[in-house]
Order: sequence, then structure tokens, then C-alpha cells
Amino acid sequence: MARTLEPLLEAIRAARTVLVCAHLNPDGDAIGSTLALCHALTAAGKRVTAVNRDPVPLSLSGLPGAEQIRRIDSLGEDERFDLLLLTDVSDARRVTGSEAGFEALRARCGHCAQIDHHGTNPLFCEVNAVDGEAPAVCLPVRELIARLGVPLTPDLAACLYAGLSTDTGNFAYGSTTPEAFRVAAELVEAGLDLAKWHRALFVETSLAAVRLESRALNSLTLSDDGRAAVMRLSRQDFAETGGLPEHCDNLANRALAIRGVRCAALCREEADGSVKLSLRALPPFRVDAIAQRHGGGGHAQAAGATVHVGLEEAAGAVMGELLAQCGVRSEE
Ligand SMILES: [Mn+2]
Repeated sequence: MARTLEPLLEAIRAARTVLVCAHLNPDGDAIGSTLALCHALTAAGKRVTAVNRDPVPLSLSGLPGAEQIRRIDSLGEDERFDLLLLTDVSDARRVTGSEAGFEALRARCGHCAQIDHHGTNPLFCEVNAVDGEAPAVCLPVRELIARLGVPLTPDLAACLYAGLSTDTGNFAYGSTTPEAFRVAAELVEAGLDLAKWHRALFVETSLAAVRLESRALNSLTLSDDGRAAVMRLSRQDFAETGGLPEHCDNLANRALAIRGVRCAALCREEADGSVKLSLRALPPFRVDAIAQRHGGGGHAQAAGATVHVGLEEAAGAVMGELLAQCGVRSEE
């Protein structure tokens, strides 16, 4: 999908007021691109309002302008805009969780445009600037800003860096393009405070999250052949540390980081006593079939499911399933 920005530039030039919105449960690329568009469109003389269904995550709340992003449900009944500009929204349901939520937002606006980087985007707006090859929407957004004639500032650089760095796994995923590095260089030239934003986005965490992680690491068991690893978190672990399910996003990867480990699982007890399995594998090993067997799903190397047995039973069973996928015996 080639990047065509001219129709979007025309839509922006024709608008006086713009409503910018990214996807629900916003991530670094959603918030970073929203704020970069706000700064740039304001510099280009537009009146800009930014909304999201959900609040800005704590790790992104220090980005310049983040406090100005409103909740969608705070919009007054008679607030109207010339242009709805969606960013990083892969399909219409990702705006509020329903097609109707998107239609309600669209009904407030004279025209509807989007800028996105999901190859599966069904091009659901009047104007669709979708580049399925870009590893972060902040890359086409950076080009749009250049074509608007708005110079980069340290604030703009911070917002673009937030999207670019998080969607590329801090420039580590295979999808990271030469353009990603070229734009990163431009951001540094523009005065980006790299150490500050790197810490905010990738390092800083809460005491509760660290305490919960230590419980997970303490619970780690390795198979005899060292190829499979399982960690367990009980309801008690959450209660005693103050940790939250959202603190568990990366924990299974901690087990997968151990040399020799090919498959890993985090088994975490939920409030209702069921057990959520987070499964990870290194290619060519896969965990999607295990998740599917338990009514879950996901990708080949990252999948999940919920099982309705006790925590210890779930951990024992998943160890057996991981070994069947990647253990010494699976090769006999
Ligand atoms: Mn994105």
C-alpha cells in the first residue's frame, strides 16, 4: 500500500475545526500520533480537539498536551467539527467498541478522514491515508506534518517518538524500517530528550508491578530439559502486592528470556477463580494450538486462554502441554 497523503492534506486544508481520535485502550502510537497531529494542526492554524474513549495511560500522561485529550463522552451534545481525523484505528469498531459509536462521532463532523498503518484497514472513511507497510502511524504522521510545512519542535519530537518507539518494540521488531531510523534521527536533531522519554515509556513502573513480578519470578518452574517454563500468580499474590492484571502483560516474556527456554506460560488466577493462561514461544515453536484447545486464541508465538480449574492443576497441565510442543520428548 503506497502512501498517498494528498487527499488528506486537501481535507485538512479545507477544515477550520478538527476532531482527532485514536483507538480505544490507546497505546503509545495512538496517543503519540493524536498529540503530534494536535500540535501540528494547531501550528497550521486549525482549531483542534482531541478525544479518546479511554483515559491516557500513566506512562504516556507526561507527553506534551496529553492533559488536553478529552473523553469521547465528555463532548457536548451540540459540539460540531469540520473534520473527523482518526489515527491508528484499524477498523470502525476500534473507535468506541461499536460501529454505532463511530457513526455518532462521525455525525458531529462534516467530513471524515483517517491516517493509519494497519494492512487490514477496510478504508471506512471518506479519505483514507493508510500505509500498511509503516511500522507505526507516527511515520506517515511525520510526513504529513512536513507537508503541512510545520517544523519539528522538541514537543512534537517527543510525541512522534512515543509512537515510533513503542510500535517498533523500541526499534527491535523485524518490521522496523529504514524510515523509522531516519525519522528517529530527525527527532533527535529536533531536540528530543531521548533519555527522559525512554525512561517514561520503557523503564518506569510502579512498586506494585515490581512486587508482583518478583512473585511471578519466584514461582517459576522449569522442565527437566530446561525448554519449558511456567509461572503462577494467585489471587493472594495480587492482593498482597497491590498488582493488577495489566501489570502481567510482559511477565511471560521474562520466562522466555531464559537461555534454553523455548515455550513459557504465566498462569494467573482471576477474581472469579478461573485461571488465565498467557503463552509465549520462540519461533519455530508455537503455542496457538494450546490456546485454541482451551477455547482461547492468538498468534503462533503469543496466545492466551482461560481455564476453569485450580491454579496448581492449570500450571501442571500447561507444563505438560508446553513440553509436548517443544520438549525433548516431542522430538523423539
Ligand atoms: Mn500503531
